[in-house]
Amino acid sequence: MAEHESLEFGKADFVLLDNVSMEEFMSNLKLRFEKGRIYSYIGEVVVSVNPYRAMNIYGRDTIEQYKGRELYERPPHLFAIADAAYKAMKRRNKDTCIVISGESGAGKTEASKYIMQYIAAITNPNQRAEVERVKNMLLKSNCVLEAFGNAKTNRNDNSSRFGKYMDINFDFKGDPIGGHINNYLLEKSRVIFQQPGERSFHSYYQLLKGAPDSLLRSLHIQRDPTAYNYIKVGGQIKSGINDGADFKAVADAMKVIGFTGDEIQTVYKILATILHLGNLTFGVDGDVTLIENTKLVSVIRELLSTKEENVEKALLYRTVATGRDVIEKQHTTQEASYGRDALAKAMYERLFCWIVGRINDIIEVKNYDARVHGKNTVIGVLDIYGFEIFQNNSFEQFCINYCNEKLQQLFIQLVLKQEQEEYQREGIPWKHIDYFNNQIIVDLVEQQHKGIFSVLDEACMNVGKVTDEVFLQGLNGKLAKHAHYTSRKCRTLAVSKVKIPNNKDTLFQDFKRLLYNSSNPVLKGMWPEGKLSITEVTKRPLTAATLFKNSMISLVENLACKEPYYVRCIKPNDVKSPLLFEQERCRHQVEYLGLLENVRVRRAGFAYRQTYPRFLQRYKMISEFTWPNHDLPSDKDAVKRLLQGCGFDHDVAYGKTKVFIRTPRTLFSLEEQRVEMVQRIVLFLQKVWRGTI
Ligand code: AD9
Ligand code: MG
Repeated sequence: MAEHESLEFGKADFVLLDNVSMEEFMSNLKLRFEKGRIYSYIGEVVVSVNPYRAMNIYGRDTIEQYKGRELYERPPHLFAIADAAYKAMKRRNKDTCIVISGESGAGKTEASKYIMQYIAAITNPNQRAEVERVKNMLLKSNCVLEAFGNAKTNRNDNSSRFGKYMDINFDFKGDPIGGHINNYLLEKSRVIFQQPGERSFHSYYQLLKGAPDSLLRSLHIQRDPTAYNYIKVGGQIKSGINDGADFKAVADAMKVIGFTGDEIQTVYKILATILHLGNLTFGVDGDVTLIENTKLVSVIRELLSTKEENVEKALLYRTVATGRDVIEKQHTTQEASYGRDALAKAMYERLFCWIVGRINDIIEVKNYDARVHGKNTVIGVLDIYGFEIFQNNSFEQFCINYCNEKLQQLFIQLVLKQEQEEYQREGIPWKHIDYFNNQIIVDLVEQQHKGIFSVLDEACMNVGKVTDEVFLQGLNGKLAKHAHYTSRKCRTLAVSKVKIPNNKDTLFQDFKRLLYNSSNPVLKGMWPEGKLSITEVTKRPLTAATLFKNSMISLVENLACKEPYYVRCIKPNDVKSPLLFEQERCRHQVEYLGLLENVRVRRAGFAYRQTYPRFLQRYKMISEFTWPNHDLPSDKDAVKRLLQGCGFDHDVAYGKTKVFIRTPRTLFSLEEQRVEMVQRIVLFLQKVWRGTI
């Protein structure tokens, strides 16, 4: 049992609520938040409420308190779950994963960083240099990924605009020897447009604020972000973010990780190119489309190390294959603008994926021979963008929310599965529990031929003929009978606002060829498919929706084969206040995260379980048969004897290695007796010392 914190702080584990009702759940959550207890448990799930203030609970001394301890021995904390995942991996040779969920701004990314820091802090006791190097790179990679993949939104000043799953590999000693990052769907629409009050990715503002004059001069860039159309809106924002200092930190991190000087320069050149692209305007002269600010074309040419006429041509024409002929077709100004924006988005997305790929090259496990060193095990940490619903939801919001629905389904399955497996392992009968199966929502989106993604893809094949309205009609026609299509649950998917063009997502081959033909090898390397000629690229590329769906399916498969640990993050208010617990906001989150259901599942079985030796360690003083030591054949027999003596035998089950207690009341009673006995023992000892006995 969680170190019985005083009830002044509420119940550390929601499983111990007297009644499982929303009211009790909420009042316990609120009480704990107000008392500065931001973490609680539901069994082995950590519930976290964003404190919106610096907490003094992540230091070296706290790490020491959690190291190697059992989950329930200390107050709830992220470190406890990190330790549990680590122990399971080390002791039982299991791959484990920590899945962090919650809506935008709830604290997922911060939690993932604390977990990584904890793992880094407790490993490599012998300070092996190679392991220290790997740890340093793993930690530093965060800072680089956040610079390029995070942005200030109206919900969160440091919002992740991509999903991240990071594997940390360990050797047989339990020390980190490498890692791998999977990234999911970067919100690239942000490259060219932001909602009022939001910014583009941090990387731009860092460059403009922090780069030395000489670098900016070489990029032909001025410091003022409002000079650039693509980041103008966000450029006016005064934020608490220190872009200047971050620029240096990111540049240092890239160097430490192992990016070469040329690579880092190319990264800056790409950022600058995109800013210049955003300022390009198109006009017409007679029936000729032209670029109005030709000086910018020269700048872009220089930054991309290509030929000037190629840049201009790629922006104004596209090569099309008609039968056996290949012709150059001039863009209208509208098409040219579309092409320019598509190029900007694609360049940024490619840059981001390339950065992830480079980090992976460097941190991947090398020279590990499992036959010599034993099994290489893994802890995965998943930090994905949280649910979000805006006034105008784009295709990206739809994907983000679908991803959350899918993870919710995984959570339901695994929590139940895990319980069931534990009972089986321990030889205790299991009875079935009803719960809301989220699969129906997931199917609604991803089913072949019938799901929303399929309807969307179909619409996209008929581009030009199908408008957003026709798409919506198509959806309504196909799905109107679906029980959840119009339900509140489905509205979280924000499906009605999905726009077609974002799914289509084409970049003219001319641009790919342009970048591939750059004399800058780093840039060229990012665009290998530019090698193909127009007649070779006839295959229809997979749509963004299909790609995303496939990547989610493989993510979930990957998680499902690991032993999962969960952190469920809650955002207490929308104004980033450390003091405000908005009841309705929180209640809504507790509802859609299914936390109450989680408590019920946990309680329907056994609220509490503990190994026999640990149980004795804590409660042996309450029985004459076990205090100070027992002479029974096994700890299991001793625990049986103790519980029979207290009259609790009817409320418990004895597994192979653990005792299971069904109702929290039994546990309370044991705790009370323990406290009483400890006091008596202390009094007794004091008397002994004073010589009054
Ligand atoms: V999003 O889906 O990426 O938009 P997250 O990742 O859930 O979102 P994040 O971790 O970025 O949210 O937290 C948002 C902000 O809350 C942080 O920038 C901190 O200012 C604040 N926060 C979150 N967790 C903590 C914490 N444990 N201690 C202090 C915190 N502040
Ligand atoms: Mg985040």
